[in-house]
Amino acid sequence: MSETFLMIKPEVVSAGAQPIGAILELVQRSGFQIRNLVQRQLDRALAQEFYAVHRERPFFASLVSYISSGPVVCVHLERDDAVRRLRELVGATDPAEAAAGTLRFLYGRSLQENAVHASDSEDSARREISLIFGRRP
Ligand code: FUP
Repeated sequence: MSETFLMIKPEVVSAGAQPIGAILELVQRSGFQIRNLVQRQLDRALAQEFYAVHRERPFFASLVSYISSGPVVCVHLERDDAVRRLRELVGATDPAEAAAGTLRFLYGRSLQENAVHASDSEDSARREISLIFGRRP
């Protein structure tokens, strides 16, 4: 079993329980188990740390403002080959390029408002799980 991290982004969470429930159901039906889940609003400092890898990119300030603009739902997931399988389910970064049936195809609105985040490596997954849920003993 391996771990990964999913975040449902603010524009989806503000739309209410229906899309959150639909995304979690799809994730579970795709073989993932939910190890931990929390809804919270990231403050700017945590948002900057979460996306630190992008701090030199032109879209960084906008990305930090957006991701800290309202509550997000953070999910610690487990299954075999978790990082790769979740990236497949999530789809391409730009919803306009995401394959049919992927979460970004179904729920994304734009390159920025692309519905969900998924860890891009096992190191990122461990780092993101620790940032949101704290280190486990
Ligand atoms: P992904 O791993 O698919 O989430 O994509 P990236 O790590 O490349 O980008 C992180 C987030 O930055 C994306 F979810 C959307 C946002 N982004 C922009 O807003 N503008 C860009 O030009 C590229 C990415």
